[in-house]
Amino acid sequence: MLREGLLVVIATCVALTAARSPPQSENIEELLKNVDARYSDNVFEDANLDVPDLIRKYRYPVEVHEVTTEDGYILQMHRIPHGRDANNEPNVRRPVVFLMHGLLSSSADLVIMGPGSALAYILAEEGFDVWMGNARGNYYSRRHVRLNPDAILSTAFWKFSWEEIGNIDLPTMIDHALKVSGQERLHYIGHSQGTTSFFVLGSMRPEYNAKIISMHAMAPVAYMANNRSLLLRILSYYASDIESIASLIGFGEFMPNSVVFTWAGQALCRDEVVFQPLCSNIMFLMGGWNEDQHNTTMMPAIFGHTPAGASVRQLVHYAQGINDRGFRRFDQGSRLSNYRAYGSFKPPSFDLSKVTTPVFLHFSDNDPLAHVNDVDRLFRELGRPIGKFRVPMTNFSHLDFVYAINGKELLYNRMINLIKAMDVNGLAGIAEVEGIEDMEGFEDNV
Ligand SMILES: *[C@@H]1O[C@H](CO)[C@@H](O)[C@H](O)[C@H]1NC(C)=O
Ligand SMILES: *[C@@H]1O[C@H](CO)[C@@H](O)[C@H](O)[C@H]1NC(C)=O
Ligand SMILES: CC(=O)N[C@H]1CO[C@H](CO)[C@@H](O)[C@@H]1O
Repeated sequence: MLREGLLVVIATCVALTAARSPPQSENIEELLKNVDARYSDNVFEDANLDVPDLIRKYRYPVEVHEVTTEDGYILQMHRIPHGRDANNEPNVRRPVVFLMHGLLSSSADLVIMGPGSALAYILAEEGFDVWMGNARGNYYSRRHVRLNPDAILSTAFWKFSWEEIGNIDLPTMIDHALKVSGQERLHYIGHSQGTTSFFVLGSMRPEYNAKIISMHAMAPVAYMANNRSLLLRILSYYASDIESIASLIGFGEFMPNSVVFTWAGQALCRDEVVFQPLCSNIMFLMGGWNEDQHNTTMMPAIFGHTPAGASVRQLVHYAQGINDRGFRRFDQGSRLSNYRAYGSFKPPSFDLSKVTTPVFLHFSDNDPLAHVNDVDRLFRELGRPIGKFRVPMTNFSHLDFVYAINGKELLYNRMINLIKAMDVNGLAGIAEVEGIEDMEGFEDNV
């Protein structure tokens, strides 16, 4: 089982050699006409547009921002400053919501399902100023002032995990969003690794907790003691070897966005092709996906944008957590190098009690990467946990949090009501929110 799995991983790594697909924007004016669908009106077109053009195509306002981190990474952020059909006057100050994608993804996750379904559009229609981050190393943030991501035999660009994403990228992007919007505080919504990096931020840079009014964690990942994802189990089995092998042969990048995926997505995953179930299974392998909420028609669009690239270290860091059953800083590989980096032989744990932002966890019973028991442990250890919401659908899975057919009804509406209530009245406001009685941990925390 493990050996077959490793072959899958290696095969996908071979895709590394493929050239990356250039975004195609020549025909954008043509595309802008007459688009008014929920979901996508053309999944093949959507597979080939980059995020800003995709947003333009659906006639939403979009801004592209670039920020440079203190260690030289150039990150691209995407902003939808207001709605299209509602809340659409420009230049009005609106509450800011900052969205952060998961592992191997990008801001595309938050728009790919299209107006009416994707979280970013729904938030814009509800009157928020929507900012989407892109972690270092993904398709939109694959640049550095000095280091070359494609350097042969040097992996210097790729020497980071989600620890640096939380500790350096998030504060840089959050500060930029606050400065440009003229707000002092914002709301944060993360998916998967977008929650892991937030918990890193709150514990390593605790002064940032005061800048966040509320945090919503979809499919929260900090502890991964309850291994259930095949891909990650395989990785954890080989964790100590993977990075040394990877750097030996000179690559530090894992599954970049490439023409291979875009092509395979369009050729093999489209409707009426016999391979489509295989594509579903790949998605399932990566993060679980349930039949009921899975719109197979959308798969070419999803594979056009995902995987969007990550460092090998991001995966290795998760694998370390699975093996160790903890939530710790990156293990440098030997006691001596840990001692040099941290002053202790073992990497220190992230102190979750320092995360004093009010946090809401949104989890599901069938998520192989965010097991209920791990979510409970996280909830107990956070500095200011407010409540947990179980998605009211047993089969709801990890990727459904961004790709589900009914994300709006099952999850987003409630999250938005909570954000609106917190924005006006702080925690005092949430007692009146519809559906609050389903929140677990409510009595203890309000
Ligand atoms: C699935 O996506 C397609 C294309 O975007 C859309 O036309 C269709 O209505 C969606 N199906 C469901 C069940 O939501
Ligand atoms: C959940 O998934 C299983 C297996 O795919 C299926 O048999 C079952 O009917 C689903 N349950 C619900 C409530 O949809
Ligand atoms: C399939 C697999 O690796 N499962 C393991 C997950 O972790 C438990 C212990 O918590 C092991 O008993 C399983 O073998």
